[in-house]
Amino acid sequence: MRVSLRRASGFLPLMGALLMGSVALSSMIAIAANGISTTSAWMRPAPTGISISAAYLVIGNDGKIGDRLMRVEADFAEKVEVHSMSMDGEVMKMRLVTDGIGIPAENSVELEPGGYHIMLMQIKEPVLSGQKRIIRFVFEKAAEVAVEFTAGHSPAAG
Ligand SMILES: [Cu+2]
Repeated sequence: MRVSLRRASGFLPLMGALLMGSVALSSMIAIAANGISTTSAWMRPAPTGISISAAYLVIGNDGKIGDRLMRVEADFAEKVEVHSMSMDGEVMKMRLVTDGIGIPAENSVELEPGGYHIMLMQIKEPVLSGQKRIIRFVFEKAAEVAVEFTAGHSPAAG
């Protein structure tokens, strides 16, 4: 009897905390959805005969909770993947990122040459320098963000 009373008294406050937690969490998700920002979006041109390109940008999160880039979509390419690059001995290797990219709260993640990038394959029409293309980023919490990319060189490189 003493045990069941203890369990009951321990259980109810826990339920209360869980309910309060879920309310707080859902209002925080709305903040995170507004917290995602994208800057410095650019992609490599894909002139006639080249059907592959890479796109780069900086994803910022001003929100109080972390988010995650889940997948990327584009109408102008048949296949769009998130890749990472790393050194395997002396060889630079490209890997498919299958579990997305975490975007920590009040922080930012750079997709840049030599690191994370958006790999665009089987591009349907040439993408010439100066032209713009839309790539859609699907986040775990912020849902979908459409970003305009300009074909050319890295804005950081000038
Ligand atoms: Cu790649």
